Amino acid sequence: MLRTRLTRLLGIEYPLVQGGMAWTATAGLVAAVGNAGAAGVIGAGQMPTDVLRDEIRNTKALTDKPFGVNLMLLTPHIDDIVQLVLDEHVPFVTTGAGNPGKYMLALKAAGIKVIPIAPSTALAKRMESIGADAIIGEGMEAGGHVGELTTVVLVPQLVDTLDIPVIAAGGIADGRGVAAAFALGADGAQMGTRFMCATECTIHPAVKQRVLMAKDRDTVVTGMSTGHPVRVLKNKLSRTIEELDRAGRPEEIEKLGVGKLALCMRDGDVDMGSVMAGQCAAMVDRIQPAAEIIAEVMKEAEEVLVHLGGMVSKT
Ligand code: TUI
Repeated sequence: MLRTRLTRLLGIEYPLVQGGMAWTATAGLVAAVGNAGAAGVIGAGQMPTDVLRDEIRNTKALTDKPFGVNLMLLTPHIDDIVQLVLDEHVPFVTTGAGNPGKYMLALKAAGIKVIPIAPSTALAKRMESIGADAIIGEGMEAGGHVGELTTVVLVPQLVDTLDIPVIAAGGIADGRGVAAAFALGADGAQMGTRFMCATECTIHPAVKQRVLMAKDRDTVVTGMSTGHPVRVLKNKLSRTIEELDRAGRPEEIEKLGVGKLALCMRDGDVDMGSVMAGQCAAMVDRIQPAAEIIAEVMKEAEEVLVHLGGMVSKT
């Protein structure tokens, strides 16, 4: 039994959050995660507002457990998405790729818990001071948009800096990673990439195969020159972007990137699509139901923690 400030905050059984991956985390996965006792999160990404409304309502129809929506703050119609989340009384939001300060008061006033993703202590501290309920500290091992610090360096500094719960993210794909999150002082862990290979995840099967086949050095961070670096599995698109990065042509990268996440996740183009996945893709070797992933990961985390406790001599 692993009860933490996070399980109490969200009213969940396990201190585990499913990453709100755009074009990836939709109602079926989110509800399955919630029904299995962890926290499911819809990836709003750049979804049209009416599509997101359907995802939220479908989730509500499939589970009575708490769930969240990840707000991708670079989205052009983010104001409309926040309004929808307010109207739908979503239990909590996570936020990524920016500062959610502008929306904090409205979300809090509506009783929605706000959990920003922060890549640095300075941003996290600011978020805490304006009312964040918890912080997800995401290391650069993660897939998608990333910061500069690794999880093992970022998380303990967040724990030392903040009073609110910290959730460790980036590079966590099994019970050892979850146990490591607790060793770093976190109150919980977030996993994204492992849930890409959940049975209920509706991404194209070709993408699941790319994740299953991935080896330790198969991801790369591209788009440094744009100011929005993104970790992806290496492919034709990532090599083209690397060349444009080297040539210092960020505008062309931005143009080339449009629609490439959907091209990958929805259409299955793993050559010219953006295969956003974390370094721990190499640790994912099976497609399994979300409930099985959660049970397996939490059982292993508890075993590791018991084993570590037993290593300490009392004399
Ligand atoms: O947001 C993510 N991961 C994502 S978003 C995404 S879609 C995308 N589309 C276009 C360009 C980039 C991404 C795919 N994956 N993770 C959470 C995260 N947030 N990582 C880093 C940050 C972050 C970065 C800067 C959070 C706040 C921040 O603040 C800067 C500031 O001070 O405003």
